[in-house]
Amino acid sequence: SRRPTPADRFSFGLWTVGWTGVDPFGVASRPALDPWEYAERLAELGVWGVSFHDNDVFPFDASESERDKRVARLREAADRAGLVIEMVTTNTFTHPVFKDGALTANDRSVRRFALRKVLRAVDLAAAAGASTFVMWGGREGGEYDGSKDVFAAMERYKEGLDTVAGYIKSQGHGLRIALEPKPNEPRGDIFLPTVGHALAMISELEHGDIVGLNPETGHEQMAGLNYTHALGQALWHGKLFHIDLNGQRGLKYDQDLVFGHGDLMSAFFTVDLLENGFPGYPDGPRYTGARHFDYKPSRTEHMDGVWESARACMATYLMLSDKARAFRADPRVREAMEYAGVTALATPTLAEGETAQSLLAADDGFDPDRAAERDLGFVRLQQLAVEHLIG
Ligand code: GLT
Ligand code: MN
Ligand code: MN
Ligand code: MN
Repeated sequence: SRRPTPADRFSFGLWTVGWTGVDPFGVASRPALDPWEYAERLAELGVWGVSFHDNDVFPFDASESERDKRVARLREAADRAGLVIEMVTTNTFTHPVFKDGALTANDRSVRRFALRKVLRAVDLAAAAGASTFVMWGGREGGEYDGSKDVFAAMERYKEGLDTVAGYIKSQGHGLRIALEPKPNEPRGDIFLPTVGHALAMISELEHGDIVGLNPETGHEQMAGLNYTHALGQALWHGKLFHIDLNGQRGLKYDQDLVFGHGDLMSAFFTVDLLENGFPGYPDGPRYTGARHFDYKPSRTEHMDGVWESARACMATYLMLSDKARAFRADPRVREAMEYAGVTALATPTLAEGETAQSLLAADDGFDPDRAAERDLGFVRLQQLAVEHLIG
């Protein structure tokens, strides 16, 4: 497949290639490099952008000068390599102070500390020229239902999000917040477990206009949900601000596999939506942001495997994008979509000016038994996708 270029807008979290293989059962299986070294190597692979947590760049307990020095060093390396720092986020999950959450911790002093840490990361994001500020509330939630007042937790989550969004506006930062849902892990149950829950929270916010979503492939799939549908609905709401692409195989721990190494068929339709948009709405909403990967190079791999896996994420995306383009252009697919009524769904159900009353009064001569005999040909359409994918 062709080599990625910055025009493809591929982006990686520094914590992805930077994951050393530490898991709940084992220590690191490979060395840690400095953040700027990851950035330089990614640029060599044709990557356009990078993202990071505050503590991917400087330690939790860094002094002010150490913090500034390390951030400056990373920004210089990114500039020299022609990399865009497109997204920044806050680590509110590693230090045990966050063991019961950050914005929704029962302990108010922890919440105040967490909010301050997030606000400082917002300023860092703005200074680094990022356009998106991700908030993944990994520790927001619990294991025991008796330990949390869910009403209060929603109140505090809203308070925290509105404080951050309001601050972004008051500072004139050109940043938008993207909430990242996840159903569980590290908490037994995480608040805002799915895209739908997060959308509902956003609609309650005072500053919800600059708050959207960062859906991750594996996180929706861990809840047994359809990632492409999640992206589609987020786009419909005008809330698809960022994406975390990776791979997941079923309802188990968060695998963070290479993009396409989980449900490949689903990955095909994800790329089809991202690259080709909604079939019935040629001028409909499109995702124009970073093609951002949030994966973990498997613990079995050493450094060569780290770069190989980053290349694999991009190569798979590019191959799927070629195939999705060919799929949409195939006259047999166009005919099968027509037969299936895929684009007919874009026609409003009521005629112009029609009301519930006139609909009730109208006689369409509709015969439900005949309509029930319609063959939709969805299987043939899906098989054409399989043919494009592996034929
Ligand atoms: C963490 C998490 C990811 C989030 C990152 C943003 S950090 O690795 O598992 O899904 O996107 O905080
Ligand atoms: Mn994940
Ligand atoms: Mn992860
Ligand atoms: Mn993620």
